[in-house]
Amino acid sequence: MRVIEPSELIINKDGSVFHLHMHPEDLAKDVILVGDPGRVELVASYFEKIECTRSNREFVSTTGYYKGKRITVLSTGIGTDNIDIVVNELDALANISLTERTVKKEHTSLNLIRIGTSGALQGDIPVGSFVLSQMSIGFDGLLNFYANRDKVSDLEMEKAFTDFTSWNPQCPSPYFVAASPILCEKMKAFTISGITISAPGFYGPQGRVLRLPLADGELNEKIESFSYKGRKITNFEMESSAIAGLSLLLGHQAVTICAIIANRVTKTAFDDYKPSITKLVENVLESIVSK
Ligand code: R1P
Repeated sequence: MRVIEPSELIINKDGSVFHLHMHPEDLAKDVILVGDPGRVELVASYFEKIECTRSNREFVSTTGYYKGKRITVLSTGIGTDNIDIVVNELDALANISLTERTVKKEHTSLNLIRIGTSGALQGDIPVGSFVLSQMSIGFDGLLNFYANRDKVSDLEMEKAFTDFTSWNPQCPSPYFVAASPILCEKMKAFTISGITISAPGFYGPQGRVLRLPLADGELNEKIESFSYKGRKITNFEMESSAIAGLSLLLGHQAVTICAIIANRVTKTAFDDYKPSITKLVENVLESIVSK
């Protein structure tokens, strides 16, 4: 059996995993991922009982119980580079013996539910609505570093999109990954099912111009008008592609639901989006415990 060397899977002196500072017993099967460490406290404020809280850098986690269900809430910070750390370390906590450094015989599949914020890319998706990412498009390139990337990406849609947009070959090849059908069914209260782009930046990669001109100034208009099998791309954020893609490769269930806090087409934005996030958290928690 392959033993994973200390340089490849770093374990802290207290037996916790390198970045998340979590121990295997800290992790629940249902995991809510939020970007902002401050939102961990918001989610945990709904727990009737708290088991533990861990914190290192932007990775803050609390495990507790909501209506009797054990849930971990964990902050990821911003970007798919952080998601590479978060999903691999969560998988290690569940599926690798940290003491023996070997992959466990029994596979544990986690439910990873991201609650995020996002900008809409269609004029008819209003600020204040919630979008469930049924499909995510990774502009970030993370999945391209892993074997079997082509087995989990929708290659037909990938071709249609790169042809339609005359994709800039200097940018990473985008990957197209689906959310878990099981979790989409569980989250069916969220009626807007979308196609979400995860961008590797907030400004240029999402078409925002402050002082720097863009390599392709028309990309956002092309994205807005692209349609595949009658479906349009709905929103931009920065994590869902890597969460969905790595979960498909590692055998976990994943879905992302975002509060729309700005509309890039109508150029509108929330003055205060916090009440919308609070409502989204409440709705997701209810969906997790729903039968
Ligand atoms: C950018 O401001 C951040 O907000 C969005 C983006 O994906 C990015 O992480 O999501 P979160 O509110 O979950 O962080």
